[in-house]
This record gives sequence, structure tokens and C-alpha cells, in this order.
Amino acid sequence: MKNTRFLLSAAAAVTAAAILLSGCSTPEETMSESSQPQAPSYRYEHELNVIDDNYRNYYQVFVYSFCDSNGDGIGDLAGVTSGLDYIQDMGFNGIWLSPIMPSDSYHKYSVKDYYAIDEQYGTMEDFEKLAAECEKRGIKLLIDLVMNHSSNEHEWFKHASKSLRSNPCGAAKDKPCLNDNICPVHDKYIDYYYFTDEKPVGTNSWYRIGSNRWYQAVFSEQMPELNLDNSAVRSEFEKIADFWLEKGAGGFRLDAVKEYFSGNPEKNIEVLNQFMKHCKTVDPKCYVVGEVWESFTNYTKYYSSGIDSVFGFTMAQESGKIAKTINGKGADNSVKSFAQAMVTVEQKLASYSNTAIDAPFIGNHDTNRGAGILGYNETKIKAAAGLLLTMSGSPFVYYGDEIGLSGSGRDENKRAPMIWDSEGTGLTYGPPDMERQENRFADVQTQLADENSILNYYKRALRIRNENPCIARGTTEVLTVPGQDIAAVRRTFDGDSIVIVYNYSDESKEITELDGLSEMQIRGYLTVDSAEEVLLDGGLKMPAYSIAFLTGK
Ligand SMILES: [Ca+2]
Ligand SMILES: [Ca+2]
Ligand SMILES: [Zn+2]
Repeated sequence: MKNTRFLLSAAAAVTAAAILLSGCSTPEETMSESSQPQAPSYRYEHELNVIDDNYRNYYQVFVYSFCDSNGDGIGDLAGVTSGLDYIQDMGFNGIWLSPIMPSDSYHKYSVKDYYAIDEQYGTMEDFEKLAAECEKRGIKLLIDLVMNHSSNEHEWFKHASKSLRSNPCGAAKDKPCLNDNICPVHDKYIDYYYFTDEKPVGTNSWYRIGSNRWYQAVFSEQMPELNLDNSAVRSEFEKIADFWLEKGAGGFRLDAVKEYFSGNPEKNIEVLNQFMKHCKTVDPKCYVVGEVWESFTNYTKYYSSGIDSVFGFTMAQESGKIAKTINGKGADNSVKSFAQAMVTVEQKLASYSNTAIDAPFIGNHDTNRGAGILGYNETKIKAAAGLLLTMSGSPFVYYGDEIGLSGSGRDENKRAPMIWDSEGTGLTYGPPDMERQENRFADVQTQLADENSILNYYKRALRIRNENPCIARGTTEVLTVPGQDIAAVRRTFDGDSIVIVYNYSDESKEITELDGLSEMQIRGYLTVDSAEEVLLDGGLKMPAYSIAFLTGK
């Protein structure tokens, strides 16, 4: 590895950052003295080496609950902008913004207008400012694009509904409409959705409109399914993509891809393929990540569409590989098994596409929060973050997971307010119908100042990714090392490589039997207790649940 120049100690950097950054809205200057035990100074901070490509560290922002800039209790775009210093300082260089277009729902996945900003979130000017501030900081801004359905309040749907209630104008179908296209024969918007005269049997995803028509809506009555077989609908979304790329979005997170044509992955892949070709023609640097909430075997197939990323559900949630490695027992849940899984994932993706970028995550707005999945155990929460943030690809971190925010049960609970400080700066009310969330860990301000916090574990892990481009971009090879709770991998990219060693047992270990160890030096490390350090002195001395990063001398 190159650029080995030592900078400030981590402790000094943390303190400086905490004074400069409040995270959200009005800056706070007050700092309490840390009462933590004296931590060893971290001697392995190197120059940043961030490459401007599509391998990034993403932060998922649920706008409604993130940061309120105007005191109405609802998060907004200006709030996100005020949080950018924090997001950047944490080491994220990508943001996935939950839907921001006008909608009657708080989550805004029912879009009424694809070319505007929801009033609760601000104005188009606010978006342009956010995009410009992201650009300035080298942060790629993804917006959530919902192509599977619109709101039933969208003009397309309202137009079609009105036509279906009207009488035919009398002109033949291939002749111009005599009633300004408010007409069941000529209105093109009727074919934007799925309308039928009779309710299909054996399915409950159809809703009545008028006296004798039905429309399909898989998610809810308010979200009619769009007909993506219709080339006009696809063209609409190409125009919409152009609009947002022009406004400063760097790409898209595509919602509910597997429901484009439910049960028909081949057609879904075909839709993606066309959309990707379009986006890459307009902006070759744009990045698109799709939500295909399916098994590993099924979601990886979608890489054949040419999409940059598909979310790595195999790693996520209680049942995912990350949580099972931390919570589970036995060889199948060992860190050795996790190391092998990283290779399996990489090979599977590569079998479908040579531009595939994995997008692993622990949780998102639809899943239980990481903190609860990991039993609100600080060591486990950090250890899980260590696994996520040493994977190749573009990891996604859900806002608040870096402070161990709580959230489980109903969806609203999973989208609870970010806690910035003890003063309530930027605090939102959270979604209507959210149950009170009891947070077990401190706010952002407090955790910034605590070197041993969950937040500072995330921050160092992200820093190490940003110092070592081959962690995200490299190919993994499992190295031989004794013990189930110990694993070692080599990640190689562009002639560079880094060895990552995991001691995920609950006791400290000294590792001596690792090929080439005598030729290596410590590049960095992650420990769950900041008072402990990894040492290389003959053997590699690793505290419980620590990760060492090694490079050639
Ligand atoms: Ca607000
Ligand atoms: Ca659909
Ligand atoms: Zn007509």
C-alpha cells in the first residue's frame, strides 16, 4: 500500500470533529470531558485515498425522521443539507434519500408527481441546494424512484379514472378523440395501469373504481400498479430519470423491482436492462441500486440486467449472514463461514456481470433495526458493523444505526427520529402511529465525544475503507488460519492487496500460523473496546472481536 503518512491521533481527531460538527441544524459548542479510560493512541491513521467511482459508503436517510430545519417536527431537505458535514465527517460519500416527491403518505412511496418535491420536505430549490452541497463534498446523492406504482392521486390515474367514468366520444379508436381524450376509447393513460371490467378471481390486489371497473394495486388501494409493459410508461420514467439527473441526483435506488411484474423475474430484468441503458447513456457515472427482496439465488440474477447493484439481502436482518455470524453458534455461523460467504457472494455476482457491485446492509426502513437484532449489545453491534464494513462493494448504513438507534415491530417504529443531541436539535416527531422508542444508546453529540462509542467504531471502519480502496474494490481469497472464530482473507485490487484478520471469539488470541505474517505490518485495526489494541510482535495479538488490517512491509 502507498501513502503511509501518519496524521493526527484518532483521539485528537475525534475531539476536533466533535467541536466543529453538531451533525444537524444549529451548531453546539459545549463539550463534556470524556470520562473513558485512557485509550492507547491509534497510530495507524493514513491519508485518505477515495476514488471517485461507484464503490462508495452509503448512508440511507429517511427524510421524514432525520432532521427538522424549521420546527414543524418533520424532517426536510434543508435538514439533510445541515447534516452533510456530519455525514461526510463519518466517512460516507453516498446518500440514499427516501422518496421526496409529493405524496399523501408520510413515507412518500405513493407518488403524486414525479417532477416535484413534497411540500413537507421543502422546495425544488432546497433539493438543488442539497445536490450542490453533496457535489461539493464528493457525496453521490441517490433518490428513491418508485416505478412499480404511483399514487391514486397522480394525474395519470385521475385522468384514466375520469375517462373510464365517461362515455365514449363516438370516434373510432384510430381517429382523434372528440372529447379531449377524456374518453374510455382514446385516453392513453388507461393503459398506464391495469384496469379490468371484472375482478380477477383468486387475488385480493384489485380495487373497485366506478361501478364496474377494477384496478390492480399490490401494495395498497392508494398505490395502483403501473403497467411497465407499456412503452409509454417506460418513456415517462426515462424522462423522469433525465429530470433528476439534470437536477443533480447521482443515481437512483429503485423500489420494489420484483413487483414490476410479480413472479416474472425475466420481465423485471428486461425493464431494468432498458432503464440502465438509458441512464448510462445520459450519465455514464450514474449509479443505480435495486431493491429485489428475494433469496440470494433469486436477487443475484438481476445483475444480468446490467444494474450496478442489487441490495445484498443475504447479509441483512435477523436471518442474514451478518447477524447469524454474531448471534449464532457452530461452524455454519462462524467468522470462517462468513469469510467463505464473502467469496461466494463475489463469485456469484461476477457470474452475472463484470460491473456488479455488491450492496450489503444490516437493516433498512423495512426491517428491524440492527441494534435490536443484535440484542442491544454494544460489542455485538460493533462486531456486526465490522463485518459489514470490511465487505467488498458499497455497504449501506441506515441512519441511526451508527448510534444504535432502536426500532422494531410496525414499520413506523423502524423509521424513528434521529437523536442528534440532548437539546433536541433538529429532532423530528417521527411518523404518525409510531410507538414510543426507547433508545438504549446516547445521541450523536455524546457519541462523537466518546472514543469508545458505536459511532466512533463505525467512523474508524469507514475511515479505513476510505484509506484503502482495495477493501471495497478487491477480490477476496480466504487464507488458512487455525480456529473457527478466527478468519483471514486477502482482498486484492489493481495490484494492491490487504489482509483482513478477524478474531471473533470472546477472548483475545495470538495468531502465529498465518502465511507471510512475518512480512506484514499493521495497516489499521478495529477493536470493540477502544482501550484495547491489536499488536504485531512476532504473533498477531488480537483482542476479542477485533479486526486487523495488514499489508506488506
Ligand atoms: Ca420540517
Ligand atoms: Ca407491478
Ligand atoms: Zn375519444
